[in-house]
Amino acid sequence: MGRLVVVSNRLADPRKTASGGLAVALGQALEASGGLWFGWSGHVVQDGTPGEGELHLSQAGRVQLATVDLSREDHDSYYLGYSNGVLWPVFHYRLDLADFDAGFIGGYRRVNQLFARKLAGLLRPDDTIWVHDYHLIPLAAELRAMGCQQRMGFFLHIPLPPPLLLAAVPEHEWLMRSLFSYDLLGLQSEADVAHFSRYVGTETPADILGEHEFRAFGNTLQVQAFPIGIDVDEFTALGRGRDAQEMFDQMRSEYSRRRLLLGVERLDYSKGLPQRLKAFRQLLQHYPENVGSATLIQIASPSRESVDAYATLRQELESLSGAINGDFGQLDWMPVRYIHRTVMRKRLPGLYRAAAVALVTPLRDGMNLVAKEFIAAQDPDDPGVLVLSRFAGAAEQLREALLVNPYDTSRTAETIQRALHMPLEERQGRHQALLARIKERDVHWWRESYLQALARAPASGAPGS
Ligand code: ADQ
Repeated sequence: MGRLVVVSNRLADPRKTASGGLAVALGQALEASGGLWFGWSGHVVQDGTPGEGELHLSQAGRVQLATVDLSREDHDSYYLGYSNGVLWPVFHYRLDLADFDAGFIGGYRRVNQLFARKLAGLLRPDDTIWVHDYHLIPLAAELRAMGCQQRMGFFLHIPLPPPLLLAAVPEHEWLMRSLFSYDLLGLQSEADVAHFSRYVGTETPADILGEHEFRAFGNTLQVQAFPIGIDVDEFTALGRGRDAQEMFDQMRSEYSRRRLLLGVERLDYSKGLPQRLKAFRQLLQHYPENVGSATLIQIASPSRESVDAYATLRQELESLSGAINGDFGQLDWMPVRYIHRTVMRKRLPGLYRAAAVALVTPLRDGMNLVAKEFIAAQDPDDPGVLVLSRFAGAAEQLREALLVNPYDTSRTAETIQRALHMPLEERQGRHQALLARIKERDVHWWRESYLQALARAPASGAPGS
């Protein structure tokens, strides 16, 4: 078998636990094939020429790392502008937050062309190329235009919206046509696959060859759901480590008289944080026995701070949590502890384990790995309860969680109350079922099933073949 080549916007060091399960899982596959990982270096060259960037090569074990710098102009239009100002909001159903600045698309194309040019020079004929996420949708089309005939697959980590929402992106036809240059399109959920199928059925001249096979623009594309998982064994082992144990002990002693509710995510408008705080406020209002006891620890790590919508969200959260604390707080108890920081990965399992309830309530999410990490970190004899948004991709699998509609504040508050009072036996039963699900489809299953499907997909090769 040839090498695996992974392409993603950013790279992580696959040998560091801090990089997380996905980087480690991809790293293992790269290591096994002596592969190549390609992406942006993270460096922005202030006065760099658009469409150009220096290539850096290094080695991590058997894996070759190749990264490219971006000029300021390319970074702003490709990364901040088109990827995070257009595709991210629209794909998360937030047309109201999209900034359809006509100048962004040029940078998005230019960077994909730059990546294709630099990558093409490093490729071997028998490589298998696996491209990740919305930053790089047109990469295969650019590589094909340069004559690259390798097998190429794409995995979208975020949701694919319904056709009419997607159609709001001025370049939607071009984006979807670009996907047909891949041999396999992996999506997170069956809902996403259904959206793709409806899109091509109504907006393109595609032939639907089967449930998972589509033909258009001279190419055949396989489309399938591969719900991403976590490395359950690695996360469980992390939970047994000293850092996680210390975190757990610290939380348990500090909150011995309280019930802990926990939210952990990047500070992002897709994660439903204001709605969650409002539901928590209602919990305190409608079920006053929780006053003085239920404590919400909300950890939201800084993310994309130079995009306007994120700065606005940060202010909204600070004001909402301040208001709840002002209205309900007591001298010896504050209902909300809102922390704008990243928690060290090796401490996370201890935090999850100390929580009676996890609130994972995004308005829309491709999958949501926090939900799965929370399950993996629990003590099976005394597990916490997962309250999960039905709009997270994970809800298709995690049916034994308490599913909520995060827009429905009072029902969400009612469900949190139910979670806080769930009998031990029911908690154990639900946790056992959830744990089995995340073990069955962990990150290794995800990687292997994707790569097997890619190896089986009929290769489209050069355009028009
Ligand atoms: P994200 O939107 O980043 O990922 P998620 O799937 O929850 O969301 O993964 C976040 C990861 O970062 C988790 O491993 C979590 O532990 C960690 N993390 C988040 N906030 C943290 C904090 N404050 N401190 C420490 N660690 C934190 C995108 C898509 C998701 C999809 C993933 C993977 O938006 O829908 O599940 O990719 O495909």
